[in-house]
Amino acid sequence: MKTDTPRPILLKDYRPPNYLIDTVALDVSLHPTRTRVLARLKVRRNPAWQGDPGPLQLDGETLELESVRLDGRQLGAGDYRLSDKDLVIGVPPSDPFTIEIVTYCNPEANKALTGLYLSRGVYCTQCEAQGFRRIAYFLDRPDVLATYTTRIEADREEAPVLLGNGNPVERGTLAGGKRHYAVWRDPHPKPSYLFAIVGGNLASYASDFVTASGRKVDLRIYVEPGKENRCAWAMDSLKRSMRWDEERFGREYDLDVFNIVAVSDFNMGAMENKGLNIFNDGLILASPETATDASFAAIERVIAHEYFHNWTGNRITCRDWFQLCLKEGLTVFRDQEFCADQRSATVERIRDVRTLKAAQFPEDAGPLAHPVRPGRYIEINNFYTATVYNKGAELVRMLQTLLGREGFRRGMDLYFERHDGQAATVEDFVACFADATAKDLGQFMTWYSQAGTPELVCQLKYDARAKTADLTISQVLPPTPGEPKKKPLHIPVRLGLLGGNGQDIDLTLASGQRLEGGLLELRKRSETFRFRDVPSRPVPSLLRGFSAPVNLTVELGDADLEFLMANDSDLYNRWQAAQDYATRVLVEAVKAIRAGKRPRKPAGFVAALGVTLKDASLAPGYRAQFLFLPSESDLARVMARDVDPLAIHKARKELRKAIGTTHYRALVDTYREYEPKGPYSPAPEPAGKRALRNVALGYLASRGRPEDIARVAGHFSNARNATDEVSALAMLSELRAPERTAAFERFYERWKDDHLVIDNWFAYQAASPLPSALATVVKLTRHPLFSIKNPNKVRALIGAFVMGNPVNFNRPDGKGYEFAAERVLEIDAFNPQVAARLLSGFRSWKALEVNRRRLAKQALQRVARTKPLSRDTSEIVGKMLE
Ligand code: 0A1
Ligand code: ZN
Repeated sequence: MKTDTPRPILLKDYRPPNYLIDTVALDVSLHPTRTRVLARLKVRRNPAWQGDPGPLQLDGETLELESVRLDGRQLGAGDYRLSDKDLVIGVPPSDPFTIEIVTYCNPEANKALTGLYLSRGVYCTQCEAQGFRRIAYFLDRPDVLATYTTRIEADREEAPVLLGNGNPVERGTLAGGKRHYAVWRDPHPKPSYLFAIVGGNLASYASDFVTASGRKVDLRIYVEPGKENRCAWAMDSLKRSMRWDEERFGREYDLDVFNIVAVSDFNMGAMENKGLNIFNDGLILASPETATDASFAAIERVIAHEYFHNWTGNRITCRDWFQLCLKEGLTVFRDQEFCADQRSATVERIRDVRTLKAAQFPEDAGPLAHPVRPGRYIEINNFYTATVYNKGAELVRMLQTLLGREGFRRGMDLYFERHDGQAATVEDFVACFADATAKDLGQFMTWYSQAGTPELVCQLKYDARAKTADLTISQVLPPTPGEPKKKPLHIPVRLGLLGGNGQDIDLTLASGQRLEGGLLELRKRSETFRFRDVPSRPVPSLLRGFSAPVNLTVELGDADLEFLMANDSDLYNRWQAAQDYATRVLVEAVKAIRAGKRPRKPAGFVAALGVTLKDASLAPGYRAQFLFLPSESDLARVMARDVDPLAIHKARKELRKAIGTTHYRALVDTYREYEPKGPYSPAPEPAGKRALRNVALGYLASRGRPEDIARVAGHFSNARNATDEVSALAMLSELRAPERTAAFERFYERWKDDHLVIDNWFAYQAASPLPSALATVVKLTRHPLFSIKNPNKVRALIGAFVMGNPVNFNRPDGKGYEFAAERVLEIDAFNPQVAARLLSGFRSWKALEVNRRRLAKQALQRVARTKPLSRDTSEIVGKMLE
């Protein structure tokens, strides 16, 4: 790992490449420790480059160079300059010219899991963002687009399956029969980060798809032999995604084959390589016994996400890595819209907002805050963040809200028409919407360049005599690191005003303009909107559907929140009212606990929740969302400073118990009513019923009586699917009871041979609030089934502790922080990406109460002091301590 302080890369320094590479012919000869790569590149001067292009500087890391040829002539060592990060070749006389380079790399030694590596004996690649340079010397940047032909050669026995990007062209056996090869050609020009190859002993699950224009596409999912029977859901999700993109966006698939490969060692979720998506196997493999409803939903979403990248990311790619949100924010928006269409749109919106608030809001409020399009980075892999992905998606959603669905579609059509085959920028993207709809989006661009979550402070004044209601909305833009002053944003605010009967009042502005769809556009720092003909004091329902990624402050009494919970026609906002009410009750309780007082009885909230629980007119899946209280991390975020995770945990536990006790009867009835009938189906309706039933069981368990524990233990042993089994295990993990030990033992015995399912066993021990959790986690790091080299295991055990166990990670003795810091350092030595991500467990450390803050800081300083440290980890820890 490098130790020198790396220079930040700045957006404003962007220059087009001096050379372009039009075609790439790769010949890869796979070998576990010495894979040989011959790269034949057709290079020419970039006509867009002003003046002398200078030498050709190719990126390359961890490569062993054998030879370089220029237009067929072998170069001597004096003809080029070689360093540990590039190969610089003197200006060639001809244009275009051909370069042939032979290098070697070592897949077996590659534990960073970027470039070419081995995962349980399967050769695979991960090139985004800058992994291709670990396979071949190249202009490894997204604005260099080439067509690729790849020949892959390997031992027939070791790697009977050989896959590449594009369409298969040829395959054959070599003399002697021990080795064989396959040739793949991808006709679509692409940047190097979309390159992929796979070689291994894999089984497959096949199907096909006929596109809207009648072309047949062969679909195949490759997995570890024996796991083929767990691919049906992923395949079904893929076909639905393909159809949906045709219907919603007019986008068809463009190759003869679409291959997906599942591997067990993967830094992220999945990767959209052209025609050859590579997935973390946890996001492919699913059967009723092994995958929870949440896994089924995640598989559907990620399959769609990677497939949708074929147009948003691959056909139109990013000019540079600062434009990452151009493909990621847009593709997340597309996968969200897909899931909303496949499932309950309201529940999906709730889920998406939960994710945004849990993952992105803390980022924006802490030392790692950055704009959706950052202006600088040291290590690009640190910018695959919730801000780029999830807030990026919210920006696209706001465009759709501002332009309407139809206007938005016209903008998208223009984007595909204008930029197909190009590497584009955020400006190019937004210009398409402005041009297609004649809307001024100049101010909207600020969303891309300004970090931080705006706060909308709203006030409603009703004049009973004039029958007017004045809504004043102010946007408060808190400073973020390096950005003390902020510009006002263009914010879509969807709203309704509820009359005394619970119905929406027609919205007419003082000017006489009727507000169809209840959409206001806020552009100034503060504006007052007057509504006329308002017959009585209304209750405002603001930011319906979460129309902008902001924090909302509005003075509503408990009675108003109860009223909204019962009546709001916007089902998202009904849920939001319940969350706001719960948050209010819990924050008060935390303050009481810290002051050594007994929290007041939250009778109003508990009663209102009971009404929803029993409301059979609402779908079970939606009711389940109501019953999920704000998480401990949600509460910490809202409290923002002097955070005491233990007090938060106690307050939440008490409230859960109060709900379980008060609604005992209704919860038992719910549990019984939704007992599963018939075979398991991952469809949203039965999944919603299971969710409601499990959340009801959880409330009953929180009472902690022997019969409650017995009920959970029974649920565990009688479970006929992974959802029920794992839910029960999670509930038991919080209880101090012999049933807990028995369940973990049984789960282990049942699933010890399944490397995915057993991750639940690691995760729920790691996330347990019992005081023994840290000791257990330490012990489990030595368990034979644990491997620190495998990112899924790291996430299951260490990630679940650091991110999913606020009480124990934030132990008042600082031992949780010490443990995390040690693991970060251990992992940083071989996998910087995973190490740096683990550090984000500390992202809100400045909000902690003084004692924990001091201890967290010490742990971070310890990481910062260590040398050597990867660029990834040193950038993150540096920002945290700034
Ligand atoms: N583009 C992928 C995510 C991804 C990003 C980086 C990776 O390695 C550093 C791997 C995958 C997606 O959005 O799904
Ligand atoms: Zn993506």
